[in-house]
Amino acid sequence: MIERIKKAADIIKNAKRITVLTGAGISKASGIPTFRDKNGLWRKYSIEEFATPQAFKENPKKVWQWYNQRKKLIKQAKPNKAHYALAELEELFKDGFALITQNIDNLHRLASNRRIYELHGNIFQTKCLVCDKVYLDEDVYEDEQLPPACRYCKSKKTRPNVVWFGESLDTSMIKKAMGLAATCDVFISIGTSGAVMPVAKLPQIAQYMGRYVVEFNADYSTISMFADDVIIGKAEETLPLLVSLIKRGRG
Ligand code: BJW
Repeated sequence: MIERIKKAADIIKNAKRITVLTGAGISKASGIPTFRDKNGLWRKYSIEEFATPQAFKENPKKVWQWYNQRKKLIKQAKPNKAHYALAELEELFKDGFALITQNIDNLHRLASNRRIYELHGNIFQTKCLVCDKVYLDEDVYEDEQLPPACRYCKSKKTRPNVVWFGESLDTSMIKKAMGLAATCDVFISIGTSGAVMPVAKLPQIAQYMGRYVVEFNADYSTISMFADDVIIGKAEETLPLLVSLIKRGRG
């Protein structure tokens, strides 16, 4: 493993544009469950009941209860060594660095990354379906307050600002992400199973365009076959090592 990390560090230190894609695996060490691992959310909760627009239409309170409970857990979470390693990488590469995340947990921002594209939204944002406002909402609510009233128009027709199955991602953001995958020198995929479209296309785009693709994951994933190198291990252990080698190499 160490030889592969050294190889990746050698390539990355000479790159100008780095595009990083992250998924739930990077936040596991912060105490936030993934979706498809052994104790993942989709092993306990059904997608159809909690993560589709139909589920929300049928029972908004039930869906809100689930997100409210997850918000409570995520609010207590802190970035781990993998998040901080990516913040250091942005420091090193400045404008050449971009971070695309599927995570809704805000931990990259807390770790001080700046150029972040949150393709699946953010659990600390609420969207009003009446006045269309999207606003920062870090509150965890009492059950009788759910769904929470809009801060602006007071309607109770609000929802978490996340992307459910069957919903489109923000068009300009996914286009931007595709461009970043196509034009980078190095594409780094971290802690994602690559099970969800259209994000899973990003490493494929990078590979198709001849970019160096490297994956950091605790296990092989559907992305592994598109990667030039796969580094199996916990991101909170492998990424700090990668970044320390890059820093050493850049003098
Ligand atoms: C570690 C680790 C450690 C653990 N260190 N690693 C084309 C073909 C077929 C279907 C579709 C298609 N296009 C669209 C679809 C439908 C659908 C889809 O993809 N379905 C698939 C299941 C096939 N996609 C959509 O509906 C998307 N919308 C869309 O495309 O709109 C247009 C359209 C609509 C309908 C039809 C056609 C077109 C929207 C997808 C929204 C996904 N939303 C969720 C919930 C977000 C809100 C919330 O959190 O509640 O996003 S689902 C969930 O999965 C969440 C995640 O962001 C996403 C990805 O999961 P992730 O991050 O990869 O986590 P895991 O658990 O899967 O993997 C964890 C990984 O970490 C593992 O690999 C571990 O090994 C690793 N790991 N510990 C390093 N310490």
